[in-house]
Amino acid sequence: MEKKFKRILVTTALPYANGPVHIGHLAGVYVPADIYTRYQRLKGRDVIFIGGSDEHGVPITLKARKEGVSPQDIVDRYHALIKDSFEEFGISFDIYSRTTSKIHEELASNFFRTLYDKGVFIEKESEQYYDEEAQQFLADRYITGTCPHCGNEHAYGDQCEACGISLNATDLINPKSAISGSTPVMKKTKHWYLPLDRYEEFLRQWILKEHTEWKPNVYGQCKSWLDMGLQPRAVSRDLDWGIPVPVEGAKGKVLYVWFDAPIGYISNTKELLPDTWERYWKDPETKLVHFIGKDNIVFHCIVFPIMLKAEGSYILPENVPANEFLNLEGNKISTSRNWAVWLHEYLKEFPGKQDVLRYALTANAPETKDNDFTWKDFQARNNNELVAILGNFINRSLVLTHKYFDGKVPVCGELTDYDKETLREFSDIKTRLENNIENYRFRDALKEAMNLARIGNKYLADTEPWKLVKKDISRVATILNFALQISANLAIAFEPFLPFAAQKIRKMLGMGTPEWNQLGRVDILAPHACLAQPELLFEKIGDDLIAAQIQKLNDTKVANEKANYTPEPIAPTIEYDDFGKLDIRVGKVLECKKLPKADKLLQFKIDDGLGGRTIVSGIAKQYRPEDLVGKQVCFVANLAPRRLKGVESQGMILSAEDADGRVVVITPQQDVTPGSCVK
Ligand code: B3M
Ligand code: ZN
Repeated sequence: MEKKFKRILVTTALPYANGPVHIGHLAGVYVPADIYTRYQRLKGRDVIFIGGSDEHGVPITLKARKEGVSPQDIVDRYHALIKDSFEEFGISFDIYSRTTSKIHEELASNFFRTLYDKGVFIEKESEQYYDEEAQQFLADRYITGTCPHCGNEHAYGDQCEACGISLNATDLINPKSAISGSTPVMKKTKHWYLPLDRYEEFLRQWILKEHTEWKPNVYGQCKSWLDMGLQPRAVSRDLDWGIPVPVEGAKGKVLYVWFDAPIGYISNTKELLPDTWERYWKDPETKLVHFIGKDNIVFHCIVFPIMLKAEGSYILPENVPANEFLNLEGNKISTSRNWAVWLHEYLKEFPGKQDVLRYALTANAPETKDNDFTWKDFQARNNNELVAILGNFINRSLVLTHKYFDGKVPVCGELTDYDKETLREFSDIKTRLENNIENYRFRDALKEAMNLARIGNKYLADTEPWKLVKKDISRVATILNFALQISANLAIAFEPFLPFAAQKIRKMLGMGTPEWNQLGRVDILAPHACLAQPELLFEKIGDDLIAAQIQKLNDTKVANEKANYTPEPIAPTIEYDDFGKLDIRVGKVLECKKLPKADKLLQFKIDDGLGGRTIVSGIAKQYRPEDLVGKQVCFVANLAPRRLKGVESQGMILSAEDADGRVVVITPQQDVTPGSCVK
């Protein structure tokens, strides 16, 4: 039997405030959570929606150091940007706070202290890298060195980004401190460990036996962690940015970011509801649901529940519907490589089109496997679905009503068999939507909602009311009443998914506060009620806008390749005499043609000031012969002749090759007399 809950507490992963948020965040976490919450509100349930920024951790301190500002500056900047982006996209948080808030620092500190007093932690000394110049212990991210796996010289102490292997700082060859550049030494330090291993039995029971309904990707990851066996995990760090460890002898130590961040869910609830927050966190009749991405599963299903369990007074999550990843045009989204669609940029480049992105991301959500976002798909979803199906239907219903009934809801006469059949087709839409949303299948839910618009379009196309105006106006009234009632259904069904469009539809139909229970009914709009003037819900997105986005990504690709390009090592040193042996000259291209049966070779006739010569060069892929005729080129004049595809080549044309493998012929800056020497 499914458990009944009195209230629902929805949380979303707290994004790190060290950069803006992108479509991957939206698709994986925030849009699904928002759909879920809006739906619960429509149902009239007691639900709160908690979000916030994660403002501690090493990446923030590294970014601050790089920019020469304080970590507080960094988190202030990005917290504001992230909060704005979410607001603009209609993510309807009841609170979006931050882990540098006073309430949070106090609550997280007390939480640690409670576990400490209960004797939950193990205190342990270990050896860690220490920077003697900067006089501080080094977090893994603060150490760089050579990857023992692939030889990349810029690997981090926790991971090599070139080959992707995860590392321990002690694995690095030639470790260097990212702070001072000096070679770190090993030094003893004390930390507090949460003994995860002691909770294995509890987790096996709670997850593997009592939560078999969790999504297979989540359940599977938990099972494999448990099968591998859990280890104690340090919950403190030697760092000067974070919440101080609240015990004696812990100077210079702060709570590990993954210890304090999930407690942020609690603190933010407390900030929202100072008097009643405990009802949401401590009463077993609350359903707690964490929306996260797959990289956070272990912290939300294993570490945080252990913390809550050890503390003793809190409830545990009822579900953790983690999503897989969203890729972008075939590649993994990457902040450091700028391979992303940033929300704040989208908002500028596609003003007023928040719902379009919400729609495309939900229709293509990475619910069961990684998925790919492409601009072409985005365009197609907009033009072929939002414009052609949903927008078109609503618009036709309204325009026809204005045309034939003066913008007033016409009176419904007797329904025909066909009307009744259409009604049967969507009368159970409420149950189907509910089933999908309650089970975190938002993609399927969205399809159901769109099908209702399809049904509406088909209804108008089949009944053709515009042909009946002269013959049977009361039939036209019934048809349009019916179409408008379907439109009202759409306003409710789409409210969780497309809140902006849904609101517009409600406004045009003169609807009040939407209620979920009206779904599937055809008496939502009262006869004679006045409709507002129709406005377009969506507009076509042209090829030019899409091409510009694709171009932007291509530019990023080129910039990344350039940034990663290391020129070839310099060849062994030569004496001046060796150089002197080379006779390099300038010549003018008199003729140039493709060599038959050789796709890379061009045959040149060069004016060398000495009666001319033939040179064969392998640049046919980069140049069209006609583009080179008349140009001046540099060539090695005293190279021993060679036969290439039956043609004797008397020298070599010089060119440069850049990072992308682009080959460019070397020409003098101004024309010189053919035969001039290059020195
Ligand atoms: N800040 C990691 C992330 O943004 C981390 C989540 C915390 S949730 C409590 O993916
Ligand atoms: Zn590597």
